[in-house]
Amino acid sequence: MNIKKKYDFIRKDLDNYLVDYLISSSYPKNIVDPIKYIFLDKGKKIRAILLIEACDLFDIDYKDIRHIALAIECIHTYSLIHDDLPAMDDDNYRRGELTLHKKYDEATAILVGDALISLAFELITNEDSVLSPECKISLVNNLARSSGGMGMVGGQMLDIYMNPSTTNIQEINNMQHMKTGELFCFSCISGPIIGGGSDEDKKTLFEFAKLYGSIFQISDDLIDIESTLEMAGKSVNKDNKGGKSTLIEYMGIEESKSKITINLQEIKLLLKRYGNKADNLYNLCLQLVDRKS
Ligand code: GRG
Repeated sequence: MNIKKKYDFIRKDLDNYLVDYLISSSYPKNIVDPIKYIFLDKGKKIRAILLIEACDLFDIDYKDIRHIALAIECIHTYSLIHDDLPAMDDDNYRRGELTLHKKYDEATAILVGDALISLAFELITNEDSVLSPECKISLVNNLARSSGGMGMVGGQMLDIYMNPSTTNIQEINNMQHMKTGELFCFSCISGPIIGGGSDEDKKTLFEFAKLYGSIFQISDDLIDIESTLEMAGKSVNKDNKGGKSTLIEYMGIEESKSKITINLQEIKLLLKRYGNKADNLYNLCLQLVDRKS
């Protein structure tokens, strides 16, 4: 199977798995319909794909971890739904369509986001899973840390209350790592957690995820500057209009692009220990650079 077909299959399979799970667990229609609206056939699902590729380094079967891949996408999707609310980024478009609170209402957007957080942990601790209890505890602990106050939520808080006139590049890097990088770290270290990798494997994949996160952030900022609503499927030029501090503002476009090149070189060195097995992880980094949304 070529790589595009493989990732298209994964995206579709996760969509189907989610719908089957929600329906078989008797979730109410008021929760199921908005989740279907924001999730099905939407989003690149790169956090799930990263997790699957990181697990592949340790020869873990896709069918044994697809629920963990879905869990990380549930957390990510909740973060987008809440981020789009009027109290936060106040956005009208997401994933090529109206944001959830615009399509439905704010109460629905808040509650569906909440339900997605719980669903993520429900999936990880699923009794039918072949993963060991120790592995499930470690995944729950790591996901809670990377998505909570020490990770994504903490980063969002720093971002909202950051003062652009007094901030500096280190603070922006730290905020962005917490806000978006931590979830990538969860995806990547899930490989050695599930596959029984060494501390060195965890360290390597954590460092890989940080570099991947940095490329993701720079390319996301470039999309914000260079793309259009139609191409990106979300509002663009928000950082400029919202007076937000971005790395590009500090480094300029050219230096930001060279930072991507340097990160790619470092990633190559880091992944060397896995030989050809890590080709897909490296190619995921290249895809980030080429993306338009
Ligand atoms: C509301 C608790 C809370 C946290 C929000 C990550 C985040 C924190 C907000 C998202 C805001 C945002 C647009 C950040 C820029 C980076 C980002 C996460 C972009 C969207 O991720 P993609 O490109 O989206 O992976 P898809 O739609 O493909 O899943």
